[in-house]
Amino acid sequence: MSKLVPEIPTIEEIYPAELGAAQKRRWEHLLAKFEERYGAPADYIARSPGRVNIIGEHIDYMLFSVLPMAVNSDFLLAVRVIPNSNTVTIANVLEKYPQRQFQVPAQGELEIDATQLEWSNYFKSGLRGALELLRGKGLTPKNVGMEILADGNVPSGAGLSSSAAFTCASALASLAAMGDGTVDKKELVNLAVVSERYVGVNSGGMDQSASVLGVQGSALYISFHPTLSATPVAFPKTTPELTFVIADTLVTADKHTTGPINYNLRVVECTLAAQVLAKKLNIGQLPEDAGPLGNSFKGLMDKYFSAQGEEEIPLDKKLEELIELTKKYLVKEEGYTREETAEILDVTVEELVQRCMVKFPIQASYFHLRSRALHVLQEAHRVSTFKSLLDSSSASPSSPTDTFIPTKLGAIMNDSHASCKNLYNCSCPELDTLCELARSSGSYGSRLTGAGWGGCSVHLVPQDKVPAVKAAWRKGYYEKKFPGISAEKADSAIIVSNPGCGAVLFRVG
Ligand code: NG1
Ligand code: MG
Repeated sequence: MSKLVPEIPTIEEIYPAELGAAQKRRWEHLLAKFEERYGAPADYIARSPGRVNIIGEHIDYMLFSVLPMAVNSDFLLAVRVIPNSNTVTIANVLEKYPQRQFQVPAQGELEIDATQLEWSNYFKSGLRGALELLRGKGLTPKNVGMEILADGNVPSGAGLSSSAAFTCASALASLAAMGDGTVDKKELVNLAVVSERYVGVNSGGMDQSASVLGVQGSALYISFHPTLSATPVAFPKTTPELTFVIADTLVTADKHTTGPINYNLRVVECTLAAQVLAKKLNIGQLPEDAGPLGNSFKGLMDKYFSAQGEEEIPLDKKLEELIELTKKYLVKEEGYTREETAEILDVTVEELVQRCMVKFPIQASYFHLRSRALHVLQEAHRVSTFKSLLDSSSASPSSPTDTFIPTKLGAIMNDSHASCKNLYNCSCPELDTLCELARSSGSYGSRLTGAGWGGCSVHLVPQDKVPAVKAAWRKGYYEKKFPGISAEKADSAIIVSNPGCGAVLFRVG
């Protein structure tokens, strides 16, 4: 069991050397502002970072493994615990987020109105998850209130998971205040995944896993099924060094309008595709695993191969077979209507809606079962190939100037982007442009990252090509799309980040 508390790191251990001094000033500023606002010092800071996904897009909710890394941008919550109280007061160093106050119910659910775009909902979701986790373990949450001051620097709506950073920090802060003094990292991930669903997005578990379990200097290979595991993976040491460059389109995917509608629809389409394929393959009901809607492609795959006594086949071979079966059985390129889907599954349309469209309502009348399934299975296959390449290059490193492995990794990232664009329809012209400009200026591989429909892109670039890539974006994208944009604003849309450290609790004093 990995315990977060009483592991107490120093700021120098959290951030890479070049960021240490500026971050120290930011933390000190937060603590000073806290004392100014509440008239007493904070007890601790709960910190959780954003993440960027390197490969494995829109497959976490189908329980396939993904390969993200935590970034150095993060969410900080300075907290003072108020004994014998149930009042939570939360404010933000940015005045645009107004101070809020609410009561923690002694019993029952903490109410969250997910229809309102309200910043403090993310804190409430982490707190609610923490209360449920403690009660689920038979513990009585301590009767304490909290005074909180938040400071986040993960850009919001950009695909870097500001929401997960906020939720994970909130869950950690709440567990530290109300729990028995220990926090298990995996429990924290699992509770934060469920927590984010209280805010209205039927999300998978990638963001919270990367945010909590991040390791400085390493990307993470995260598996969800049958249990959560995170293995650090290293990229080849090359000359010039490989870097991850993140570029924001500055077009935000609005999580509270089109964002969740598109996202939640994809989750439903994938769940239905898995059920339809299971039906066509005669393997009966799918297992109710831990996916957001109960059924997943990973569950389908496991059941299909175990029914044939062929569990030992390597993952990529299993996926290849399922890809062929998908092509054979999910034939309708134009999509399936509700009626057609219900008929295949032998249920009424009403039952179909009840099964998977009630908690997160879906309006669509067509479900693109074939293309969504092909994306998910092929993307899971790409993650597997990507991971094997990294493993083999760690086991027997080639010459640092050899570009064979980086070129292959980049090609897989490019394929992932094409699949997101063409099969999953989650790209947009702005993301496509950033990727094309980067590739023609020396990026090995470029793709959208996170849910898509705007937000950020991620690029594998040798260090010496970073200036050329940045210049191409400035001229070919930012200045064209946003005429008159300041050099400062255009520059701040681009982040060069190495893998950062995960969630920590930092006691003050
Ligand atoms: P973003 O929108 O970047 O936070 C979302 C999901 C992830 C994952 C990716 C797509 C949430 C909170 N997270 O990420 O779980 O499914 O899309 O790979 O919705
Ligand atoms: Mg998010």
